[in-house]
Amino acid sequence: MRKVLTYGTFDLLHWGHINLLKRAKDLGDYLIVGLSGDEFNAIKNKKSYHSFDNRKMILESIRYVDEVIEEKSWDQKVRDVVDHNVDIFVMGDDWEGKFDFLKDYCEVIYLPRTIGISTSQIKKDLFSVNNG
Ligand code: C2G
Repeated sequence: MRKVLTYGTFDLLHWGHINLLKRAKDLGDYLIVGLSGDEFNAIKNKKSYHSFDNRKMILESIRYVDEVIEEKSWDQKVRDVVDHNVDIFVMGDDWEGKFDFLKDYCEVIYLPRTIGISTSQIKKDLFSVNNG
C-alpha cells in the first residue's frame, strides 16, 4: 500500500484544495493529511474561519482523504513520515524546494497550485461585496 502525506490548513475548503487532495491520492493508495491545528495556524500567521475540529470533520468527509492527523509544529514531518510509513510527500508548488530534506525518507512531489482560487481571495472578495 503506497501511503501519501500532505499538510495544510484547508480553511474555507475550495476546489483548489480538492484538486490538490485528488492528485495526491492518485499518487498512491492511502492519503494522510496533516491538518494545521489552531495553535500552529497562529505560528503560520493564519487565522482560520473554521476551528481545527470542524476543518478535520470536513476533510474526513472527502473521498480522497483516508486519515487526518494534527500538524502542531514545523518539525514533525520526518517523524510523521517514519511513523506512518509514508512513501510519498506531496505539497503544492508554492512550497517548491522547502521540504526537500524529506527526500532522505520518502519521495517528495510538488504539484502545481490551482490558479484563480485561494482562501485569502475568498475572504477579500466577501469583504468587498459586503462593504461596497
Ligand atoms: N493549494 C493549491 N491550490 C490552491 C490553494 C492551495 O494547490 N489554489 C494547495 C497548497 O499548495 C497546499 C494545500 O493546497 O499544498 C493546502 O493549502 P493551505 O491550506 O493554504 O496550506 P498552507 O497554509 O500552505 O500549509 O507544513 C505545511 C503547511 O501546513 C502548509
